[in-house]
Amino acid sequence: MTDTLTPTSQAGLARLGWSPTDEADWNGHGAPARVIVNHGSICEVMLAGADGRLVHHSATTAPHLPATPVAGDWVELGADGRVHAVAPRRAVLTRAGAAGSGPQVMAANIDTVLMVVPLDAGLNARMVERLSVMGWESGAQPVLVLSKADRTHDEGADDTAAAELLSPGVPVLPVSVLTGQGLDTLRTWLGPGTTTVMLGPSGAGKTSLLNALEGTDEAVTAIGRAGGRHTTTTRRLHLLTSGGVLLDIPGIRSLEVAASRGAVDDVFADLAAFAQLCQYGDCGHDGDGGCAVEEAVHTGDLPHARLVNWRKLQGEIAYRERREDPTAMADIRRQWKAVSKQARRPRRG
Ligand SMILES: Nc1nc2c(ncn2[C@@H]2O[C@H](COP(=O)(O)OP(=O)(O)OP(=O)(O)O)[C@@H](O)[C@H]2O)c(=O)[nH]1
Ligand SMILES: [Mg+2]
Ligand SMILES: [Zn+2]
Repeated sequence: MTDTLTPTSQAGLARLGWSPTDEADWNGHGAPARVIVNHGSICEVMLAGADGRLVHHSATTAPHLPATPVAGDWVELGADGRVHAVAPRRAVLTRAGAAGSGPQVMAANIDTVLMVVPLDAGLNARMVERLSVMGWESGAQPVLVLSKADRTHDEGADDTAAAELLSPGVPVLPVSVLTGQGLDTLRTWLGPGTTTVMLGPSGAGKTSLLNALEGTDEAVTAIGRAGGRHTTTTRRLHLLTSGGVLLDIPGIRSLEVAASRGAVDDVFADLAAFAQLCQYGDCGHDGDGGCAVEEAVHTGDLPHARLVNWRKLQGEIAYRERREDPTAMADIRRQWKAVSKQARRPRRG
């Protein structure tokens, strides 16, 4: 941390979500700026001026940056006004990238991930599980927000109880922007020096939550297309009156889950507890002898859907590991070629 930062600019930095961890990690020479939104060639950043006022700046990025700046990044501007360094990131929200490109960072330096799951069409267990895996994977605190609770008969009470079983150890909060339910509790998560990102499918009500929290007016309705709804297309950081900052990002598709086995075990803690009792340490819970997980499904102690969904996630992780490991992929291609050659070989007789 440089001593050129005055106490007032420290207060300004706090408005941008500057936390003690960021301060400890910062070894830039100038003042840190925070990326509000990255438009591709132009990065909108905010700086805390010496008088404590926040200054908007549109910056291009210097060539050969090791990482593309994303919303939430702390960056350093050069004398030319360009972004010339990106600070190392603490917790990051990622999703599966295109083949061969590894995970893609959607938000950097976050403290809390709000997984926003709507209740208007009933609680979607698979969605809760998959978003929770992404939440745990980020390294930030995951919180499950059940939106549109006004569309249930009991303010989302039953769904809250069900969600607590689907995502053990994660706080669950039913909310509604129509009735205001849960918004005050939500604000307590969004205090000064915190950065929060909202993660959920398109239409879950993320931007509506931002508007309800702030009394702001980010477009969520009426542009005449796509059923009259305005869908968020950029990842943008918003400064909240509660003191924290909130990142609104476009809806995520379930296939974009990027996760490790550790994060899956966090979400499937009930299954993982039974797995401890399997006869073999590397039990696949798939017809193996002495499997305590399958036994628990038979006795009804573990819902069958949990095992099914766990298997699906494991399968996806294994697929991604192969895809991202070039030698494994080369082996698969070689095998594949051999198989297809055989198939093409003309039959005798
Ligand atoms: N009944 C009810 N409807 C809501 C609530 N919150 C949001 N909606 C409606 O849900 C629709 C989608 O809301 P958005 O806030 O745009 O959803 P989003 O998650 O930001 O969607 P993307 O930007 O596409 O990711 C809008 O028509 C909102 O009016 C709620 O608490 N109750
Ligand atoms: Mg939105
Ligand atoms: Zn087993």
